[in-house]
Amino acid sequence: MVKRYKSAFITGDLHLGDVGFHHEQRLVDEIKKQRPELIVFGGDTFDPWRGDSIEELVAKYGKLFLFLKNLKSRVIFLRGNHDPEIDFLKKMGFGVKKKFKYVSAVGKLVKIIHGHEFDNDSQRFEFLTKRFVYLEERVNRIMAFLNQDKIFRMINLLGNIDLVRILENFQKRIKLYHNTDILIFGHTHVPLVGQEKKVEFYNWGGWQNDLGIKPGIIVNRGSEVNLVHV
Ligand SMILES: [Mn+2]
Repeated sequence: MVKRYKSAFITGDLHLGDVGFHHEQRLVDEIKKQRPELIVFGGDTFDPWRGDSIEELVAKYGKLFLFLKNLKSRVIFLRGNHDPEIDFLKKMGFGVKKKFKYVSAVGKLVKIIHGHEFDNDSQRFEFLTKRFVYLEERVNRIMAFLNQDKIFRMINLLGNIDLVRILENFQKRIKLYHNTDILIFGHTHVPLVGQEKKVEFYNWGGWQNDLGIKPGIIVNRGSEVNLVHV
């Protein structure tokens, strides 16, 4: 039985461990404002590729995790390509899954995945990407230490090319989601709202202000689904 939720709050790609994440307070404020029954972090919550382990990052953002733990909402974390090893969070009482589905207040079947399923290159070049983001983080931490606002970002150089390929794969594989009313994913760090065949889709974007984009959250309340920028 797929569970029904009257209100859901879905985001992802926080990449905790990236010096470019500055939005802990905005996230907490938005959860307090929305008071959702269900919260899903759709993968890449952590970015251990940048040098800090998930355990270190949970300690560093201890206030945020304590806040989430004390909520009445059900809180689920999906495994992303940067943070597949998050089972640790189960011990803290959070749900950990590869993908998640629920039924909305108006009976729509909503599926949430991280989105790297549509990105063949993310697996092919994982070895290189891991090393690249590690170096990227070292450069960015020095820049932050020197109070430079500029952030050095691979996605800013490659972003658009990647997105076209991911969307092509998404269109090719849409049949896999024929029984889904609403598909929600991230990974691209670029927010999207659209429809492919009968499937409505939403992408929350990212939290690093890459390409000048503000953090995004998908809020589903009753029949409404909105991409909210905070
Ligand atoms: Mn990802």
